[in-house]
Amino acid sequence: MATKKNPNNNRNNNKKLQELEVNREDGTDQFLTTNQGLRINDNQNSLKAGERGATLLEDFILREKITHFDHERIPERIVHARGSAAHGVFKVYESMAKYTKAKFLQDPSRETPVFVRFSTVAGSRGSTDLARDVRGFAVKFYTDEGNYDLVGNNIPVFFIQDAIKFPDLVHAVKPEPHNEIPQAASAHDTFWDFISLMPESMHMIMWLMSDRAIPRSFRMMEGFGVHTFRFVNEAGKATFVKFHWKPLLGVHSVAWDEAQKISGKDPDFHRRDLWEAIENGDFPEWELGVQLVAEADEHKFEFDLLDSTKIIPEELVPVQRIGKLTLNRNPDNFFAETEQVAFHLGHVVSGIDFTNDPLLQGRLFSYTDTQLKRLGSPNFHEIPINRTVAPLHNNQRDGHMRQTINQGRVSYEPNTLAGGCPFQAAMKDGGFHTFEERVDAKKVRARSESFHDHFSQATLFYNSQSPAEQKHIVDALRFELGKVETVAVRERMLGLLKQVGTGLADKVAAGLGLLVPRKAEEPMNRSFGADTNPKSVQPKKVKSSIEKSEALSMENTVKNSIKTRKVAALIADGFDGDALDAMKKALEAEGAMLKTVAPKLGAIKSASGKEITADFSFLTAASVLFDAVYVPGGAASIEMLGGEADAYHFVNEAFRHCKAIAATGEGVDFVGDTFVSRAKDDAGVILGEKAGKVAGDFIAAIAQHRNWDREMTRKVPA
Ligand code: HDE
Repeated sequence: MATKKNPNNNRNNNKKLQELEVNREDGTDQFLTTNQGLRINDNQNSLKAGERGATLLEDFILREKITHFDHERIPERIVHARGSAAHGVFKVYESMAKYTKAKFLQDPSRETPVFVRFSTVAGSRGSTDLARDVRGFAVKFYTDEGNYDLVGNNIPVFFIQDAIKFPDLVHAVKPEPHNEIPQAASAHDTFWDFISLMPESMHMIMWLMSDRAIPRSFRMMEGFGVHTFRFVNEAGKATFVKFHWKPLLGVHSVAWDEAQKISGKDPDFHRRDLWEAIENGDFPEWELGVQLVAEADEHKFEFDLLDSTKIIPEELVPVQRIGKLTLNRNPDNFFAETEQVAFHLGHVVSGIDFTNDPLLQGRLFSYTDTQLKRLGSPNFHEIPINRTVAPLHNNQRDGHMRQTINQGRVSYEPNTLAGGCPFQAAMKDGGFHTFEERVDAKKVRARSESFHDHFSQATLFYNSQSPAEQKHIVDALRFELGKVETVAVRERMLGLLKQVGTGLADKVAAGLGLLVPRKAEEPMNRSFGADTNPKSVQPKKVKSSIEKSEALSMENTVKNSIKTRKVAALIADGFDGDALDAMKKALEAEGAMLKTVAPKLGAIKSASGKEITADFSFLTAASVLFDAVYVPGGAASIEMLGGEADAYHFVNEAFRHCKAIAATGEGVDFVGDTFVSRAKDDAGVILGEKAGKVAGDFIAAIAQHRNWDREMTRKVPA
């Protein structure tokens, strides 16, 4: 789709941008050259022994071009291969100096440049955006004290408690190794075989089977640092911290049937959505939230703060919003920036420190290791997108593709020949000083008993969902387990779901045509070494201190805006131009977009003879790519749409996916011939004579995102 160039999307004057500028290349008005700067005279023909003769080895221009091409690809990320990114800025609201000495969290006037990459986890680089999957939410802050990476996800917990299980998890979810099927999907035997033996994953599975795993947009996702980290202040005092990103547009998702269809109609749906929003000047925004827990309160919860399969419910520790992230510029080059950006949990600044979470600890190793493989050199920090804006001086030297030209003869420390430079930084000068956590322990391969509850928060999550959200979880499990061929795996999963309780297993079992096992398989928990008797360490359900958490349901999210929502207007020659204009004006006044969809592209004439150009035809658009549908009147237009199967399908499908639908004038008759006629009392169906009159109700209905209750009561084939 064409996008209007955003006038505000210019390069603001920050250090990171100036740095990237040095490496920007633009061929406008320039000669074509080789990599050595030699001007090329003929880029159409290779050098041959005669016009019909063999190509000569001498052709260094051909060889240079083909060799470079042969080496264009680098290994994709082993997980999170499919991603999209944008530049932006972060500003703290007020100083957090009480908790952290990190300077970028202290000065509200300081704008810190950021680069944010969103991703799916399981699929390859070219896979669909709409997979049922966790989304990565990785933020690189280019602070004046060095780069800080907050490498999080859109789900606040993880599948496993210990990093040593990560390769198993990823092998299980990736396409099966014998036939490389299925791509970007967890609905297959190896994934569920593994999960059915890992009760610790049950909380994460609840989130993954919920609509959180099929977001409407990257711009409408929460983000979470997942692990508990530490803030450390100037006095050396630490406070536990969990990080959150709260999207100002709210948290919204699509329907699973819709997600599958979008995967065919526009597999780049999320990438395109992010790109277009930024090009249009609709800059995505999130607030940074923190949950702070005093060191003294470490053991006051019924779960362990070091266990990444647990959240701290917001009812127990509220999320304080401390700053804002705004994405305001698209990358210039996907490979140079989005593909080459290298995140690492270990990229921290003074004032932010780790905990002993065993998942976090393993990640501290993995990220640099993977960059060495993927980017091919220990100098990956010199790639423009990875460069710090803080001064960088050390005695590391050489290596593949070294760019820095270090001066002088000294590359060691201590030295006198360079006057002792570069020298260590005292703490007062920002030198990083690891938090001095007391350690007095035996070396063991073991898991703390405080990690043994695997079900309480899974139950809390399920109980906190609205009836429609619970139905989606049941349907997702029926879908995923229905694709599993090994019946024993399905049954083991039912045994685990039974322990989540609340009748969930019965509902899933009914869809699978199975019975819930009366007793969960005995040595269910395999997360112990060979010499441990699993019966003595069975997962225990702990009593949650709360029954429900409002923050866990998307039903309670922000629903007061239709900003950036896309509305389709179905028109044909003879449409009611005044109605279309009035609806467009009303929607645009609220920050939404109205796009016309017609039987053909090109000029479409209104009833009064005014021509407009259709944005899409029924072949190039589909209801799944829009948030809502409007059918204006105009007798001739409605008659023509009446002959279009695609027009009926458009409305029926939007209805099936619980979207807001409006019709005016003769458009009401058209809608009356669709399944919408079964639901005239539906809150999301707005019918009336005049566009100006119905616009207000239509806008209110779109702001609700979806009328999910519709699918509880209406059965619509679409
Ligand atoms: Fe990652 N993860 N991860 N991960 N992760 C990678 O690093 C790893 C985990 C996350 O946009 C890899 O550069 C281990 C949790 C994001 O470039 C790799 C473990 C969370 C991204 C890696 C985890 C994440 C990655 C692959 C278990 C949420 C994409 C490519 C101990 C808090 C970053 C790369 C981007 C990427 C390892 C678990 C988030 C292999 C070993 C938990 C958002 O290093």
